[in-house]
Amino acid sequence: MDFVHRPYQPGETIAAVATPPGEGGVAIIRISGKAALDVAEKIYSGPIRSYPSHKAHFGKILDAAGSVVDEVLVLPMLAPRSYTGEDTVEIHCHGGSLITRRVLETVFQAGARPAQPGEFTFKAFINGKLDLAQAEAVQELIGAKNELALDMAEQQLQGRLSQQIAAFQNGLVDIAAILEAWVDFPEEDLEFASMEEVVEALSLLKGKMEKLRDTFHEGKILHHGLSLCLAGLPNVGKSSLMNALLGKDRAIVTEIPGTTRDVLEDDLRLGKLHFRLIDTAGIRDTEEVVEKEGIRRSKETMQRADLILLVMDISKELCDQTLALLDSAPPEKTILVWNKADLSGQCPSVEQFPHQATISAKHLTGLDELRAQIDRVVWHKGPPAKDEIVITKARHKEALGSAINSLQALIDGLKTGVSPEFVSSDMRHTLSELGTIIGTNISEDILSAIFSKFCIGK
Ligand SMILES: Nc1nc2c(ncn2[C@@H]2O[C@H](COP(=O)(O)OP(=O)(O)OP(=O)(O)O)[C@@H](O)[C@H]2O)c(=O)[nH]1
Ligand SMILES: [Mg+2]
Repeated sequence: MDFVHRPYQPGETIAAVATPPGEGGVAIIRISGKAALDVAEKIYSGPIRSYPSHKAHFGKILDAAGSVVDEVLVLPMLAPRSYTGEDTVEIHCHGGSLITRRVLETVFQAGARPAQPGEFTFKAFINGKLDLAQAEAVQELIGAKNELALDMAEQQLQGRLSQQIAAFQNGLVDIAAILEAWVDFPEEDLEFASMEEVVEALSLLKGKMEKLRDTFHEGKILHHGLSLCLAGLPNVGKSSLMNALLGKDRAIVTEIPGTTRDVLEDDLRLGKLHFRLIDTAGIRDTEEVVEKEGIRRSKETMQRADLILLVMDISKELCDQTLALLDSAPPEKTILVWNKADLSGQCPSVEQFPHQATISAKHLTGLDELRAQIDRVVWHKGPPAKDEIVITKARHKEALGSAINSLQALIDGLKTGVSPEFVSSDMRHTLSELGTIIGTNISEDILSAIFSKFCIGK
């Protein structure tokens, strides 16, 4: 990531392939910057400067020797009406990887330089086309793995998170004005607000900020998905359950205890959710070297997983090993799955686990109820409504957390009778932390870190 040491130079003209690598019908090369039209003029067969903005034209890309590189469509988009806010030219060429590279090389030879990751979106941010929260939404939109995550990203791109943050800032600025008036005109009886009213208004704002911060639980689930670990003693049916949930023959199933020896993973979609489903080796005491390592990995996977399906064989009595395993599983993130319900047996009461399901992985019974249980455990209070504002970035959560802390310090200060002028630094800090979410008060390092996670060409 050499780009971190070489900050973006907003004035420069950059180019990159904007479409995914590989073969395709069409590839798009994007050129943006002051010299975008100069570059295009040098390599394009037609009078591109005379074309109206936002209209595509058919022609040829020519190299320095005048040989045809490709037949293309060119699409000039003049500043400020472009994604970056600068003069932009898109070249739509044939989609082979070699031909695309050749056209791009020609563009570089004509004076553009290779774009760094996220640099087009960075330009859009610098030129005021998007604020930072919207720029981050672009990345989430591209990476969305489910419909709900896509809806959320779309809303953030439309500026709904930014509007919410601006509403918090405006509320605070109004109150800051009252505090200032108290400092500037102490002897005047300012009737428009009492200290109690100010404290109440601040507390109300703080409550709303906390509510937004707490949506990170849902946001994280939506955006990053969850890990779901199958654990239990050998032979209880973990791998059978993996296959049943996936609807395919992914893991080896045999009647021999100790069949699975390594950690196996696959993607699982359940309703609106995206999981990483992980099958593990059955846990038991063994001296066998390979199995022992497998069991070490099982325990590690259990620890790290967001959710555990602890599989039990309903036809077996609870043994010491089972009891030890039950003790090691945190009940709040565990669903106890009583398998082999087709065999005779009764599930003993294991009351510390509020979430339990009875199934047969072999005969595919009880699976709908298990899926419903998973859904209930995952969402603390149901999935977010389509139009709810949800934060998905740890960065946003931290900024809100820090803003909430200084707002609390401000409220405490006012309540204990500290003079308003002494709480003004808490007010400033609250405002500036909120500002970092939309990109005011933000250091170049943080900007670099954010945009470097984008792909090249975006
Ligand atoms: N009767 C019955 N047998 C089952 C059920 N689920 C799994 N089995 C059988 O139990 C045996 C073990 O199944 P696996 O899925 O391999 O069990 P596992 O927990 O992955 O075992 P290890 O990989 O050895 O830890 C196989 O013979 C399965 O056919 C069930 O619901 N009912
Ligand atoms: Mg197995």
